[in-house]
Amino acid sequence: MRHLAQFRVLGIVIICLLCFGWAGAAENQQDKNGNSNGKDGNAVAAKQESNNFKVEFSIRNRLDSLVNRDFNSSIDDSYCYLRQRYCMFFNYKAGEVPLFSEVRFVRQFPEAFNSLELQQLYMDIGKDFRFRIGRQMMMFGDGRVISTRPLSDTGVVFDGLRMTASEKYFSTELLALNRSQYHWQAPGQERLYGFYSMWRKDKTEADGYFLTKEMDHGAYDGGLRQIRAAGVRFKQEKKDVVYGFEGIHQFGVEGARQRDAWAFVTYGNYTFNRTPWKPTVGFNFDYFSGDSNPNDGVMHTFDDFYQRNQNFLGNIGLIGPKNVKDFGILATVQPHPDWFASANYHFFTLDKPQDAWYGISGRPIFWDPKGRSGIDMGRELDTYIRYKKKIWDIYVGYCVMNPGEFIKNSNKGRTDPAQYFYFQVENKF
Ligand SMILES: [Ca+2]
Ligand SMILES: [Ca+2]
Repeated sequence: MRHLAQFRVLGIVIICLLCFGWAGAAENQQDKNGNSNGKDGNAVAAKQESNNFKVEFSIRNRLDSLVNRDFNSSIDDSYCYLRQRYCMFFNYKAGEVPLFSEVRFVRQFPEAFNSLELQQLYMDIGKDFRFRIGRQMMMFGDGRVISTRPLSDTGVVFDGLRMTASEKYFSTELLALNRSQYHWQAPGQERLYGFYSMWRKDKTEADGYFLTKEMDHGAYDGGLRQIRAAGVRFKQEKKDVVYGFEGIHQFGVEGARQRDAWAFVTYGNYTFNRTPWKPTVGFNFDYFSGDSNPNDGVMHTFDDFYQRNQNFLGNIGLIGPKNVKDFGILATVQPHPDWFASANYHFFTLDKPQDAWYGISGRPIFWDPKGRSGIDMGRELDTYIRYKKKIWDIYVGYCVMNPGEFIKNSNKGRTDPAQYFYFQVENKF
């Protein structure tokens, strides 16, 4: 089945390349007809053609090693993966209708996971009122509602239409898309629609959005799963300070149940720009609501929508944006323009003790339905060093999480720390 899908993708890629070739030939022909300059005209056209067509590559190798995600060192659950991601981007500008496509090949050792995917293939029509049609990935704001999931290998892919109307500082996007799933047989088609509006001026960003994701038979009881997210976001950079916030209200239905969930995120960073090494200090507070009673017909547990991002709620990736509060402090330095070092300390608590600790996949990991284990999830230290120069972008990271009272009470007294190490090399050219 997977091979069939791969062949299908390959077929589409070949058709695209043929189309590129045909479009290029047609344009050359047009140029020949319009210009009687003979050879010079052809040379100009050929040069123009090579400017219009651009191929770029991104190769990412990432070593991931996680020890003790169960916080119990008497059970060996450690793993070490080598994840490889090869992306090939095609850009073609034929006058007013640019085409973009991305093909991705992903493999994971020692798992036998191999996947060739047509990640994106779209064309843009129009300028101030633009239609983007085709397969695409999307990122809005800080990626709290829709993200490309830059750290994951496969990303979030949609098929459909994205209309953008822009006017000076203001733009609005209308979305009507279907989610495309490569590696999971969904119970139905997931749809995404709504709008995302942005106001951008200098270094100030203000957003408002109303988006719906829904799937027939997507609910726990086989009914309609419809999650509506209404949100506002603000971010401002002023001299040495960056600060922002985002608030989201979710409502809709989950089969027979109603949803009523909230999120609020705020952060602020100050950079000592005139001090050597340009140190930055900052804080964040993230809140994603939980539910204290699963039987009252209303779900207060937040849904991660298309957010899933390992840069939020700790780099280890043990915590997803549901039933959690995170207070974090941040310190970074930049000893050299190519070198960057960061340390982030998080204090995690549950919002509601009766609800679960959810993983980044959205599934519950630890749970005390009686709510007698408290809310102290634990503390996490995330550190990394980054080197970025020319085609090289390298990360080395080490993270450790010390679980709190909630794990002690719900994990048979085991509170052994989890440790995570990663080494990532990405080349773009
Ligand atoms: Ca273990
Ligand atoms: Ca409830």
